[in-house]
Amino acid sequence: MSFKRGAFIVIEGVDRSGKSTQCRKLVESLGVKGLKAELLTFPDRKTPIGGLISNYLTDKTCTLNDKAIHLLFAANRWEKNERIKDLLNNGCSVIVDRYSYSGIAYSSIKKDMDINWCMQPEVGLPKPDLVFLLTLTDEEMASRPGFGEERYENINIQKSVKAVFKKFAECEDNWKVISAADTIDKIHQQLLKDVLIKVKEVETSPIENLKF
Ligand code: NYM
Ligand code: MG
Repeated sequence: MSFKRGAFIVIEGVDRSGKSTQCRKLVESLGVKGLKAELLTFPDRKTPIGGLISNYLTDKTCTLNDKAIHLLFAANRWEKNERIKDLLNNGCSVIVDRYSYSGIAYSSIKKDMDINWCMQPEVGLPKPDLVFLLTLTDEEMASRPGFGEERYENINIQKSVKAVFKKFAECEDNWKVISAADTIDKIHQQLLKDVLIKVKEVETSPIENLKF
């Protein structure tokens, strides 16, 4: 029997679209089915680089240069590059809460931040086999329980970020748009069905690298 790798699955979406809940439930359900799966979250605030990012997000007086913070978010993914590949190569699926697309979306909406420049530090990272985009209408976004206190957590930024995600969903292969307005369980069943298909589909294919 030939070796089978895991699937690399990403969930993207604006803040409060339910990504973290769905990621957790996917890992749980795959486990119940006897499939190895591990959850990763970006930013990973537990590393030294993640600590700098966390400080930038929580302390709005922090005046880090826009390109510098963009590169820190990308570096935070690069420090997980080997971990992601090792897991996949050991037959463990990797479920990721936000990835390079969040990095590009949240940075490229800033003044003088060219989207092509923003993409470059992400080139060469492992490419997801499947990206789910959890979407909310502007009305649904506005009606979700109040934003927290972090940088970017306001409706205008969320609307701009949503537009960048929408473009990705139109241009990139392997993206699937899912309404985040359904019940948690209904969304989960939808995602799980697609993930199980993807796990089978990619088990003998090589891991690809991101390019834009
Ligand atoms: N964010 C997240 C970025 O600006 N760039 C990135 O590369 C990533 C992964 O961090 N508002 C932003 C989006 C979020 C914030 O993420 C914190 P979360 O998932 O809300 O903890
Ligand atoms: Mg958030």
